[in-house]
Amino acid sequence: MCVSRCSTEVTGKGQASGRNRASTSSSIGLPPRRGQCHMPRPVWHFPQPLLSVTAPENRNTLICRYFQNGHKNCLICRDFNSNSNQREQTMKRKPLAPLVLFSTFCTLGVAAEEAEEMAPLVVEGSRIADVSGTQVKSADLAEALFKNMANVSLVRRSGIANDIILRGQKKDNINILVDGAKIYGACPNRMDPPTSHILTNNVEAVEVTEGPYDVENFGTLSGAVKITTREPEAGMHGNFSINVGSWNYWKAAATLSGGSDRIKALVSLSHEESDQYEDGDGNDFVEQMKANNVSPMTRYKAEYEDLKAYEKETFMGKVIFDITENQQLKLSYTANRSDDVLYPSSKMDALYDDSDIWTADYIIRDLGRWSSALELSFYNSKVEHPMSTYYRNSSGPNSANEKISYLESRIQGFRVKNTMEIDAASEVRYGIDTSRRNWDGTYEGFGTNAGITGVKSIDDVDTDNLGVFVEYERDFDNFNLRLGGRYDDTSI
Ligand SMILES: [Cu+2]
Repeated sequence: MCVSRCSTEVTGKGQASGRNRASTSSSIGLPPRRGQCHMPRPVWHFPQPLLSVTAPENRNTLICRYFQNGHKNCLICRDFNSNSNQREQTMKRKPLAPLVLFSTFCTLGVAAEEAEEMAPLVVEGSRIADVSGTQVKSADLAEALFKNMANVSLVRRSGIANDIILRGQKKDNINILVDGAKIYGACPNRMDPPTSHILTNNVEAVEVTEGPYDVENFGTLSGAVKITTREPEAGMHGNFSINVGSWNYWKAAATLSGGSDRIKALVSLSHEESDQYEDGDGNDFVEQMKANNVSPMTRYKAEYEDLKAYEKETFMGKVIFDITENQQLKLSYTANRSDDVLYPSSKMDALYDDSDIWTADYIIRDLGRWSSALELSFYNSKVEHPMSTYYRNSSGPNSANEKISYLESRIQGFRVKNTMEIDAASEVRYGIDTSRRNWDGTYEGFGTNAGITGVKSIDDVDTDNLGVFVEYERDFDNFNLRLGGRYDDTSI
């Protein structure tokens, strides 16, 4: 509603759309960007309540959660339906219906609060389960790790896309793997760290391995964060959730999964957006910049002071073929589309941030004495991150002197791994692992900055790696022994 209203207003000014603009260089005089036009933003002097309504798959329960000011004020975990027909009716309700139900049951919930506790994230040693059910923001896996792992610290850059520090080390010293696929962000300033390309509503579990004791993957120094995404199940399962939070945050997400014993598929979609967060004094981004004496040139232009902090859409699709009793093929695709992500602590904002991750895994089990499991894995990920001064005073009148830094990161990898069982308590794993990462960055300038067009910030850099690894593992009564080695040949 707001967009159409404002589009009319702004079209006459000939402003640019971030996403459209990236594909063309003759950019002055383009249609309005998504998010640049807004209804007047209400100013909240107190944190808004946070509401989460979830109809989980495989459970006959509608869960409503309500938090205020960081504390639970009201909590319901109610067995909603006991037969499948009723459940189906619940799933078909319009999104608003659970909210109405929520307000009805909330009163009951207050009384029940002491008696019924919401299950927290399950942290077993270095493994966190049930991330999808507990985290609110899709793009804040970093915050989930920070809250649940004593050894993880958080670097907050924006409303989303935060970064982690593990054992005091950061950036590429931490290996981030999604279903075995490596992913890197594209921004050298860590506006889009790898964890920001992972969606919490699709995460089944996260395992954090401290130290360089991971021989199967290239580049693990301070630790590895291994993310396992949700898998489709046979039958038919649906799940939708609506989350509402402070600063007009809302997220709608839906997942549908099903199939037969031979072929199973899962599709998941989400949309979320939020206004700018405020500090404890109720200051939004511009007010925080003023309070911190940020240079007037770096501040947001008056017409963009009320931009949303971000908008984000996600998709995940996964198919599993059980070809025979002992052969399985898994294919997955994940897409993130973020628009106009504001970084008040930087001089630029992300016009958009897009990532696409493809994985293919083939496994053959019980091949005989020499192989209890042979796994072939292929992955490919691509991240695009154009950042710009468009919304800042430094871009000049009508943003005619805008500076854009286009950044792109791609990685392709392939691994073959064989597992050989020696006896019931011990096994040997060995294999080959290879990958190529490409990182490229180019500036584009307009008006007085036209001279930087074509200048490279990162000159099409390839990092090629070939590694071989072997690991022996044995379970004793009270402890587990792992001995392993890895040899890497890397060129940049
Ligand atoms: Cu950036």
